[in-house]
Parts: sequence; C-alpha cells; structure tokens
Amino acid sequence: MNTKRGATGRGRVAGLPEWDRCAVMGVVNVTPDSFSDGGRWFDTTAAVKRGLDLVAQGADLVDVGGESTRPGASRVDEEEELRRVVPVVRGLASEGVTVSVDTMRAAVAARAVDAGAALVNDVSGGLADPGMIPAVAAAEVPFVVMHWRGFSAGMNSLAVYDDVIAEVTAELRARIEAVVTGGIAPERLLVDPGLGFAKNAEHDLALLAHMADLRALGFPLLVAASRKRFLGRVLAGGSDATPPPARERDAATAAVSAIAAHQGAWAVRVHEVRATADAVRVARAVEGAL
Ligand code: PMM
Repeated sequence: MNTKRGATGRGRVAGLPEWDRCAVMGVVNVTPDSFSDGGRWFDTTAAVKRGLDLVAQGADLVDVGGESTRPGASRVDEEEELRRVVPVVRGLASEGVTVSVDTMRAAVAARAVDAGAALVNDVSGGLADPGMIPAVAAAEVPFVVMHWRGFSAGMNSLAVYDDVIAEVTAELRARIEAVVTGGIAPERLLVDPGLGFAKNAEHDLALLAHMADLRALGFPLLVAASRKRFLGRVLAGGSDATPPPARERDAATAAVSAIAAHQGAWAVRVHEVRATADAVRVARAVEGAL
C-alpha cells in the first residue's frame, strides 16, 4: 500500500524527520506503575528532564505516556492522563524534541498534538476509542498501528494463535485498512507487532524471527521489545527459573535493537537509550558494508 521506501529502504513517515538508520525512540512513562520504570518520572519536571537526558544519550524521538499498559493494569481516567501527559509533551516539544504521545484516548492525543506532539502512538491501533482515528486524521499527524487484541487487564487470555505470524499480519492488515478508510494518510502510518500484548514469549520471538513478514505489509516498522517479559524468560534460561527484574534487561534489549535494526525496523522503542543508540549505529555500519 505504502510504496515510499525512503533513502534507507526502511520506509519514510510523512511529517517526521528521516534518519539514515533505524531511529531510537526513548520512553518516558509518566506513571506510578509502569512495569519497568513506574514511578521514576511521575512528576512533570523530572519527566521533562528524563526526556532531555534520553535525547542527550541518543534518542531521536521521545514517547510520552501517562497510562501503564503492563499486563493486568487497570485504566487511568482521562483527566488524570491529560494532567500527566500534556505538560511533559509541551515541555519537551518546546525544547525542539520530536515527541510521540502514547495514548489510547482521542482527547489525550488531540491535546498532546496541540501541545506539540508530532506522532500518536496508540497501542490499540485505534480500537480502544472510536474517536481516535478521526482525531488523528484531523490533526494530520503520523499514527502507530499496533497489533492489539484487548485491554491489559485481560490480554494474557487472548494470547492464543494457531499461526501467530499469519494472524498478527492479517489483523494488522485489517487495522491498516480501517485506519486508512477513516482518513489517516497511508504515508503517515507506522506498524508495530505489539510484542507482549496478547502474546507469550514464544509468540514474541516468532514475530522477531519473521520481521520480513511484517515488513511485507509495506509500512515502516516500530519494534518495542524493551525490558519485556519475553526477555526475562530468555535470560532466565528456563521456564521455572525466576526472570531478572525489568531493569536488568537492558543489555538484552540492546541485542534486540541490533537484530531489529538489521532486519530493517524503522525505529526501536526503548527505556535505556545509550546502548540501543550504539546498537543501531553498528547495524547501520554493517549495512553500509554490504
Ligand atoms: N509497549 C508498551 C507501551 N507502549 N507502544 C508501542 N508502539 N509498542 C509497544 O510495544 C508498546 C508501546 C509497554 O511497555 P512500557 O509500559 O514498559 O513502556
């Protein structure tokens, strides 16, 4: 559908800068309870400073979210989400940072765009709020279509697939069609397999192993593996062993960043930027030697 490949072959996203390598999206969760960094940046000043630090460490974009999507999480109300997110988006955008807003709510997306967000990252791919697609279409900003089957509170029971690659790509294709029919320009779309969302470790690893099938959808790809449960499982080395805590999964995250960049991901979304910034540069250098 989207035939614009851009200079790097990983696709171009209209309305965003272009890099000659996989971009690095740093994460600022303005939440008391995100599974990997909850509570650490739960204050506007600290969150803006964290975003600027991530840019100094090599982030190309900063993703700001005010609602935890960890498995089992309950939802935050809209007023509280606005209160968390909008000042941080404004603070970072006013410093010239390319900001993405991580929200499932149309009102939050619209207010964040008004405050300077350049990209809307909706983990539900427009399914959670019927107002989301029209709001993003009207705002004329890029949109992340992530593979999603339901809210965090019940998503683990939805991790059932006969063929995870075929089903995730088919469900993403259906969402892409819905989003484009709803008025968001195809050249503004990014696609994301939604690692860990209604997926177990085997599903996540299979999706990483078959990124070519995801890329064949024809859109720039965002990969967000950072600190996720499947990495804990891999590092524990066996299903019974206790996984290392989320904040001890950054080296493994950087390894995934290198793998994803090498396979043509447009961007990787990570909590700890420095190692991933190196990883995508190594991947770029290897590509340059082809
Ligand atoms: N994962 C989380 C939050 N936002 N956005 C996109 N596009 N893709 C993801 O996989 C994704 C996301 C959950 O991780 P966090 O709460 O630790 O940041």
